[in-house]
Order: sequence, then structure tokens, then C-alpha cells
Amino acid sequence: MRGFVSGAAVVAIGGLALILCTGCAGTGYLADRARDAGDVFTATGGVGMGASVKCAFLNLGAISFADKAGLRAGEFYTDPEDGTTFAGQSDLLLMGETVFRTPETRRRGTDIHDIKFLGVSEVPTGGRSMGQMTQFEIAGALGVGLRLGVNPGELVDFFLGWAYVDVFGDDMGEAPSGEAER
Ligand SMILES: [Ca+2]
Repeated sequence: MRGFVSGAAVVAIGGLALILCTGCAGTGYLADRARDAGDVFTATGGVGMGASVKCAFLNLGAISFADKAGLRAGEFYTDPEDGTTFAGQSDLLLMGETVFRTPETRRRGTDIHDIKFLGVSEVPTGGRSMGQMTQFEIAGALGVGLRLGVNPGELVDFFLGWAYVDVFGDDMGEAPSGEAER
């Protein structure tokens, strides 16, 4: 556990520097490392009511929550409320659904669409991120609220990414400023 915490700390510091530098990263390689670093952490603010806990593919919660801004799926975002971004969660005990879908996640194939049945996440297919199966997160809101998470699977993806191993298949090989459509 201590190893994971110190590993996560290294990624947090190095990754933040990389993310802040994404705009100046001259190669797609570095931009992918920055996005992979961002994937490890979740911190969003929003509005809603209730609480939930997610331990990898196991879920429990009673919450209705809309994520309005923060770091999620490797990007800093603010919901533009123009119909291009879907970010929220609706859980009732062992059933529910969490969604995070933006133009950027569509490009990377990292949409979060976590469908939970009897507390267990459905195996994601079709452009949904496998990373949602290794996410640990809590969300809580009383009018306004927070979602905080960390993802050991994405930490592995980040480290192996330096050796060109793309565990979650989310590398784009291009700089974000390229805005190339797939
Ligand atoms: Ca990757």
C-alpha cells in the first residue's frame, strides 16, 4: 500500500507538470503520457444529493449527482452545458449508472459509462474505458458535492506507457493541439 501511495504521489507531481505542459508538449508521445497521468486521478465538483462508494467494479450508493467541473478521464473540464458533455451519476443502492462523455473522451475512446447491476459494474465495450473497472472513488453531495477517485489500473497504464505499452488502448499518438478526428 505504501508503494502505491508513493507511486501515486510521483505520478501526481510529475503528471500535473505534464498536464500543465500538455499545450507545449511537442510530441504526441508526451501528450499521451500527460493524459495517462490525468487518468489516474478524479476530482470533480458538482451538484446533487446522496453518497456512493466504488471499489473497482463493486459499487454501492444512493446518489443523484451532476459533475460540473474538475479533473476526470485525463482532462480538466467544465461542463459547457451545450449538449456535448454528459457527466453525472444516478445510483439507487445496488443499481445505477455513471456517465462521463465529452468530445475528448470520444476522441480517445475513454467514455465512462459505468452500468451497475446488483452492485457489479458491467464489462465495458464499444469505446467505453476499461479503466472504469479499476477505479476507486467516493462521491457525496448535499446540494453541492465532490467526487474523488484514484485508479491503480490507470497508474499501471501510465507507467507502462513510457515503454509504449498501452494497457487501456487510449493513446492517440498525437498532440492535443492537432485535434485530429479518428
Ligand atoms: Ca495509455
